[in-house]
Amino acid sequence: MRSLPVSPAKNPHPARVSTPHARPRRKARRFEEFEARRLLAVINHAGEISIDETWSGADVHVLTGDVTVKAGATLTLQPGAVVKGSHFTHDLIVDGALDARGTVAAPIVFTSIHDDTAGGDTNNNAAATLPAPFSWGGIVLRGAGNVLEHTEVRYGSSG
Ligand SMILES: [Ca+2]
Repeated sequence: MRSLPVSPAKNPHPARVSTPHARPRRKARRFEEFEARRLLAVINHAGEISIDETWSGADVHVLTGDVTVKAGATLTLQPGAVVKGSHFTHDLIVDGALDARGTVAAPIVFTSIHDDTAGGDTNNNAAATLPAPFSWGGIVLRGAGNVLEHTEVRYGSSG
């Protein structure tokens, strides 16, 4: 599915879209060192979410296919949650609501499976593969009531 950029007019709390290099250098290094120390469990996700679900901030959440939050359901991401897409066709599609309220200390990061700087070396290949734009699909927000705060989206097809 083709991803569309989140429209600022429809999203009062747009995600801050950046690459690691867009950060001030020192801040980026601190963040990467912090991330490298974190030992996170990996949880795979694919398919439909039709009742409310919460993804832990203590885990890396890998999209192994499209994940669709159905109308009426809310997917809540805890601060510190890292969501990694593993293929350019894999989107997080939200017909219900996405509640992603990170904090300054524990932002929520959407990125590629190849990005080891968030949540560690999830694909267990050290730096053999590197993330690039279009490494995964993106976030498709089609419902109302989405909240994204202190959330970064890296290397998707839409940001
Ligand atoms: Ca890796």
